[in-house]
Amino acid sequence: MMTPPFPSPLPVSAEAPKPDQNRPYRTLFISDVHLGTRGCQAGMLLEFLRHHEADCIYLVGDIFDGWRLRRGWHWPQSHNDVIEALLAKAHSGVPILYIPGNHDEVMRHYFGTHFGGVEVKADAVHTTADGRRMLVTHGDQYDVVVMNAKWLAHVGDWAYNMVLTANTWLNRIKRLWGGQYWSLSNWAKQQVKSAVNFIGEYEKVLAEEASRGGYDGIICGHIHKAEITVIGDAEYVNCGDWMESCTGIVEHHDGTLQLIDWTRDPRSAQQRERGKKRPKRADREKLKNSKSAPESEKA
Ligand SMILES: [Mn+2]
Repeated sequence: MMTPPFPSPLPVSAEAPKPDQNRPYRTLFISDVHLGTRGCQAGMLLEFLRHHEADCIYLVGDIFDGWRLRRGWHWPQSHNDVIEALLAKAHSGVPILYIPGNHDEVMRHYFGTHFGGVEVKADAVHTTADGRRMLVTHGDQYDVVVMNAKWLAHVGDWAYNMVLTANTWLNRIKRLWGGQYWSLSNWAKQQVKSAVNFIGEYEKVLAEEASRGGYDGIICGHIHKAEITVIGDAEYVNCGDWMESCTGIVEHHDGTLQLIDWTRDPRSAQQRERGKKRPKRADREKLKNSKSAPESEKA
Protein backbone atom coordinates (compact mmCIF):
# COMPACT_ATOMS: atom_id res chain seq x y z
CA MET A 1 0.00 0.00 0.00
CA MET A 2 1.34 3.41 -0.90
CA THR A 3 1.12 6.01 1.80
CA PRO A 4 1.95 9.63 1.07
CA PRO A 5 5.46 10.32 2.36
CA PHE A 6 4.32 13.42 4.23
CA PRO A 7 1.07 13.06 6.10
CA SER A 8 -0.07 16.57 6.80
CA PRO A 9 0.01 18.53 8.97
CA LEU A 10 3.74 18.60 9.45
CA PRO A 11 5.96 17.84 11.27
CA VAL A 12 5.94 14.36 9.84
CA SER A 13 8.28 13.00 12.42
CA ALA A 14 5.85 13.70 15.22
CA GLU A 15 3.95 10.73 13.85
CA ALA A 16 4.90 7.37 15.28
CA PRO A 17 6.79 5.21 12.79
CA LYS A 18 4.37 2.95 10.96
CA PRO A 19 4.31 -0.67 12.13
CA ASP A 20 5.35 -1.94 8.69
CA GLN A 21 8.43 0.24 8.82
CA ASN A 22 11.02 -1.61 10.80
CA ARG A 23 14.21 -0.37 9.29
CA PRO A 24 17.28 -0.56 11.54
CA TYR A 25 17.09 3.14 12.45
CA ARG A 26 14.19 5.45 13.17
CA THR A 27 15.77 8.58 11.68
CA LEU A 28 18.88 9.61 9.80
CA PHE A 29 20.32 13.12 9.75
CA ILE A 30 23.05 14.18 7.32
CA SER A 31 24.35 17.61 6.31
CA ASP A 32 27.13 19.35 4.40
CA VAL A 33 27.59 16.77 1.66
CA HIS A 34 28.68 19.47 -0.84
CA LEU A 35 27.87 17.48 -3.98
CA GLY A 36 29.48 19.25 -6.92
CA THR A 37 32.82 19.79 -5.21
CA ARG A 38 35.98 17.73 -5.46
CA GLY A 39 36.12 17.40 -1.71
CA CYS A 40 32.80 15.58 -1.48
CA GLN A 41 33.21 11.98 -0.31
CA ALA A 42 30.24 10.65 -2.29
CA GLY A 43 31.50 7.06 -2.28
CA MET A 44 31.77 7.00 1.49
CA LEU A 45 28.30 8.50 1.81
CA LEU A 46 26.77 5.91 -0.52
CA GLU A 47 28.27 3.17 1.58
CA PHE A 48 27.02 4.86 4.76
CA LEU A 49 23.49 5.16 3.33
CA ARG A 50 23.46 1.44 2.49
CA HIS A 51 24.34 0.62 6.09
CA HIS A 52 21.83 3.02 7.67
CA GLU A 53 18.33 2.33 6.41
CA ALA A 54 15.99 4.62 8.34
CA ASP A 55 12.25 5.26 8.49
CA CYS A 56 12.78 8.99 7.91
CA ILE A 57 15.66 11.08 6.58
CA TYR A 58 16.57 14.72 7.20
CA LEU A 59 18.95 16.47 4.80
CA VAL A 60 20.23 19.29 6.98
CA GLY A 61 21.60 21.67 4.32
CA ASP A 62 24.58 22.20 2.02
CA ILE A 63 23.69 18.93 0.30
CA PHE A 64 25.02 20.28 -3.00
CA ASP A 65 27.23 23.27 -3.54
CA GLY A 66 25.63 25.84 -5.81
CA TRP A 67 28.48 28.34 -5.39
CA ARG A 68 31.05 25.85 -6.56
CA LEU A 69 28.93 24.65 -9.47
CA ARG A 70 28.62 28.17 -10.80
CA ARG A 71 32.40 28.42 -11.04
CA GLY A 72 33.10 25.04 -12.56
CA TRP A 73 31.28 21.83 -13.14
CA HIS A 74 32.42 18.88 -11.08
CA TRP A 75 29.74 16.24 -11.13
CA PRO A 76 31.05 12.66 -11.36
CA GLN A 77 28.73 9.64 -11.52
CA SER A 78 29.07 9.04 -7.78
CA HIS A 79 27.36 12.37 -7.11
CA ASN A 80 24.43 11.26 -9.28
CA ASP A 81 24.40 7.99 -7.40
CA VAL A 82 23.87 9.85 -4.11
CA ILE A 83 20.86 11.69 -5.54
CA GLU A 84 19.50 8.48 -7.01
CA ALA A 85 19.97 6.58 -3.75
CA LEU A 86 18.03 9.27 -1.86
CA LEU A 87 15.25 9.45 -4.45
CA ALA A 88 14.95 5.65 -4.43
CA LYS A 89 14.48 5.77 -0.66
CA ALA A 90 11.84 8.48 -1.02
CA HIS A 91 10.13 6.37 -3.68
CA SER A 92 10.02 3.38 -1.34
CA GLY A 93 8.08 5.47 1.16
CA VAL A 94 10.80 6.98 3.34
CA PRO A 95 9.89 10.60 4.07
CA ILE A 96 12.81 12.88 3.25
CA LEU A 97 12.89 16.42 4.56
CA TYR A 98 15.31 18.76 2.83
CA ILE A 99 16.31 21.79 4.88
CA PRO A 100 18.58 23.90 2.65
CA GLY A 101 21.77 25.54 3.84
CA ASN A 102 23.70 28.55 2.54
CA HIS A 103 25.55 26.67 -0.22
CA ASP A 104 22.33 25.16 -1.62
CA GLU A 105 20.28 28.24 -0.79
CA VAL A 106 18.76 28.15 -4.28
CA MET A 107 16.49 25.50 -2.74
CA ARG A 108 15.20 28.14 -0.35
CA HIS A 109 12.97 29.27 -3.22
CA TYR A 110 11.13 25.96 -2.96
CA PHE A 111 9.90 25.84 0.61
CA GLY A 112 6.82 23.67 0.81
CA THR A 113 7.57 22.00 -2.52
CA HIS A 114 7.82 18.24 -3.02
CA PHE A 115 10.39 16.73 -5.41
CA GLY A 116 9.66 13.04 -5.93
CA GLY A 117 8.85 12.51 -2.26
CA VAL A 118 11.41 14.97 -0.94
CA GLU A 119 9.91 17.96 0.85
CA VAL A 120 11.79 21.25 1.11
CA LYS A 121 11.36 23.18 4.37
CA ALA A 122 13.07 26.14 6.04
CA ASP A 123 13.42 24.15 9.24
CA ALA A 124 11.56 21.41 11.06
CA VAL A 125 10.72 20.08 14.48
CA HIS A 126 11.66 16.48 15.01
CA THR A 127 10.14 14.60 17.93
CA THR A 128 12.29 11.70 19.02
CA ALA A 129 10.76 8.32 19.94
CA ASP A 130 11.06 9.27 23.62
CA GLY A 131 9.38 12.64 23.10
CA ARG A 132 12.21 15.18 22.92
CA ARG A 133 11.37 18.06 20.60
CA MET A 134 14.37 18.97 18.46
CA LEU A 135 14.64 21.98 16.17
CA VAL A 136 16.27 20.94 12.89
CA THR A 137 17.98 23.73 10.93
CA HIS A 138 21.16 24.18 8.90
CA GLY A 139 22.56 26.92 11.16
CA ASP A 140 24.14 29.51 8.83
CA GLN A 141 21.51 32.08 9.80
CA TYR A 142 23.14 32.30 13.23
CA ASP A 143 26.59 33.27 11.90
CA VAL A 144 25.67 36.88 12.54
CA VAL A 145 24.69 36.10 16.12
CA VAL A 146 27.91 34.19 16.72
CA MET A 147 29.90 37.09 15.37
CA ASN A 148 28.12 39.59 17.59
CA ALA A 149 27.42 37.27 20.49
CA LYS A 150 28.76 39.67 23.09
CA TRP A 151 26.58 42.67 22.37
CA LEU A 152 23.58 40.69 21.12
CA ALA A 153 23.38 39.06 24.54
CA HIS A 154 22.26 42.42 25.89
CA VAL A 155 19.48 43.23 23.45
CA GLY A 156 15.88 42.13 23.71
CA ASP A 157 14.09 39.49 21.69
CA TRP A 158 12.73 42.03 19.23
CA ALA A 159 16.16 43.48 18.40
CA TYR A 160 17.64 40.03 18.23
CA ASN A 161 15.12 38.91 15.64
CA MET A 162 15.64 42.15 13.72
CA VAL A 163 19.35 41.44 13.44
CA LEU A 164 18.67 37.94 12.13
CA THR A 165 16.20 39.25 9.55
CA ALA A 166 18.46 42.13 8.51
CA ASN A 167 21.31 39.71 7.95
CA THR A 168 19.21 37.56 5.64
CA TRP A 169 18.21 40.62 3.58
CA LEU A 170 21.73 42.03 3.51
CA ASN A 171 23.02 38.81 2.05
CA ARG A 172 20.22 38.79 -0.48
CA ILE A 173 21.12 42.33 -1.57
CA LYS A 174 24.83 41.51 -1.74
CA ARG A 175 24.04 38.67 -4.10
CA LEU A 176 22.11 40.98 -6.41
CA TRP A 177 25.43 42.71 -7.01
CA GLY A 178 27.14 39.40 -7.59
CA GLY A 179 28.83 39.51 -4.21
CA GLN A 180 29.17 36.16 -2.57
CA TYR A 181 27.29 35.29 0.54
CA TRP A 182 29.68 36.14 3.31
CA SER A 183 30.11 33.15 5.55
CA LEU A 184 31.58 33.62 8.98
CA SER A 185 32.34 29.93 9.34
CA ASN A 186 34.28 30.07 6.11
CA TRP A 187 36.26 33.01 7.28
CA ALA A 188 36.85 31.63 10.76
CA LYS A 189 38.12 28.34 9.38
CA GLN A 190 40.90 30.20 7.65
CA GLN A 191 41.97 31.69 10.96
CA VAL A 192 43.04 28.63 12.90
CA LYS A 193 42.96 30.33 16.26
CA SER A 194 39.62 32.01 15.88
CA ALA A 195 38.11 28.81 14.46
CA VAL A 196 38.35 27.17 17.87
CA ASN A 197 36.54 30.12 19.45
CA PHE A 198 34.06 30.21 16.63
CA ILE A 199 33.07 26.57 16.98
CA GLY A 200 32.55 26.94 20.74
CA GLU A 201 30.57 30.13 20.25
CA TYR A 202 28.47 28.61 17.46
CA GLU A 203 27.58 25.61 19.56
CA LYS A 204 26.59 27.86 22.45
CA VAL A 205 24.49 30.18 20.29
CA LEU A 206 22.59 27.33 18.65
CA ALA A 207 21.91 25.60 21.96
CA GLU A 208 20.62 28.92 23.32
CA GLU A 209 18.43 29.23 20.23
CA ALA A 210 16.87 25.85 21.06
CA SER A 211 16.16 26.92 24.64
CA ARG A 212 14.80 30.27 23.46
CA GLY A 213 12.30 28.44 21.24
CA GLY A 214 11.30 26.05 24.00
CA TYR A 215 12.85 23.01 22.34
CA ASP A 216 14.77 20.23 24.05
CA GLY A 217 17.59 20.59 21.59
CA ILE A 218 18.83 21.50 18.15
CA ILE A 219 20.06 19.40 15.23
CA CYS A 220 22.18 21.35 12.76
CA GLY A 221 25.21 21.34 10.47
CA HIS A 222 27.15 24.13 8.75
CA ILE A 223 30.44 24.17 10.69
CA HIS A 224 31.56 20.68 9.62
CA LYS A 225 32.10 19.49 13.16
CA ALA A 226 29.92 16.62 14.33
CA GLU A 227 28.89 16.65 17.95
CA ILE A 228 26.33 15.39 20.43
CA THR A 229 26.48 17.22 23.70
CA VAL A 230 24.41 19.13 26.23
CA ILE A 231 24.93 22.89 26.55
CA GLY A 232 22.94 24.60 29.28
CA ASP A 233 19.61 22.83 29.24
CA ALA A 234 19.58 22.04 25.52
CA GLU A 235 20.96 19.14 23.56
CA TYR A 236 23.31 20.27 20.78
CA VAL A 237 23.60 17.89 17.84
CA ASN A 238 25.67 18.60 14.74
CA CYS A 239 25.69 16.21 11.78
CA GLY A 240 29.25 17.06 10.69
CA ASP A 241 30.00 16.72 6.97
CA TRP A 242 30.93 14.47 4.04
CA MET A 243 34.08 16.29 2.90
CA GLU A 244 36.47 15.68 5.73
CA SER A 245 34.88 13.91 8.67
CA CYS A 246 32.25 11.66 7.00
CA THR A 247 29.79 11.69 9.87
CA GLY A 248 26.06 11.38 10.35
CA ILE A 249 23.54 11.20 13.16
CA VAL A 250 21.16 8.26 13.62
CA GLU A 251 18.18 7.96 15.90
CA HIS A 252 17.56 4.49 17.26
CA HIS A 253 14.02 3.23 17.78
CA ASP A 254 14.18 4.09 21.48
CA GLY A 255 14.98 7.73 20.68
CA THR A 256 18.71 7.54 21.39
CA LEU A 257 20.74 9.76 19.08
CA GLN A 258 24.14 8.49 18.01
CA LEU A 259 26.98 10.05 16.08
CA ILE A 260 28.44 7.71 13.45
CA ASP A 261 31.97 8.43 12.25
CA TRP A 262 32.05 6.40 9.05
CA THR A 263 35.82 6.69 8.59
CA ARG A 264 36.26 4.85 11.90
CA ASP A 265 33.33 2.47 11.67
CA PRO A 266 34.42 -1.16 11.47
CA ARG A 267 31.66 -1.75 8.89
CA SER A 268 33.15 0.71 6.39
CA ALA A 269 35.24 -0.63 3.52
CA GLN A 270 38.05 1.72 4.49
CA GLN A 271 38.26 0.22 7.98
CA ARG A 272 37.96 -3.35 6.69
CA GLU A 273 40.84 -2.66 4.33
CA ARG A 274 42.82 -1.20 7.17
CA GLY A 275 42.15 -4.29 9.28
CA LYS A 276 43.60 -6.52 6.57
CA LYS A 277 46.81 -4.65 6.07
CA ARG A 278 47.86 -1.61 8.03
CA PRO A 279 49.82 0.70 5.71
CA LYS A 280 53.23 1.97 6.68
CA ARG A 281 53.39 5.28 8.46
CA ALA A 282 54.59 7.16 5.38
CA ASP A 283 51.69 5.75 3.34
CA ARG A 284 49.23 6.65 6.05
CA GLU A 285 50.44 10.25 5.89
CA LYS A 286 50.05 10.27 2.14
CA LEU A 287 46.53 8.87 2.43
CA LYS A 288 45.67 11.50 4.98
CA ASN A 289 46.99 14.31 2.80
CA SER A 290 45.25 13.11 -0.33
CA LYS A 291 41.99 12.81 1.58
CA SER A 292 41.78 16.34 2.83
CA ALA A 293 40.26 18.78 0.41
CA PRO A 294 42.07 21.95 -0.60
CA GLU A 295 41.56 24.73 1.93
CA SER A 296 39.41 26.71 -0.47
CA GLU A 297 36.77 24.00 -0.67
CA LYS A 298 36.03 23.80 3.04
CA ALA A 299 32.81 24.84 4.79
MN1 LIG B 1 26.66 25.84 5.51
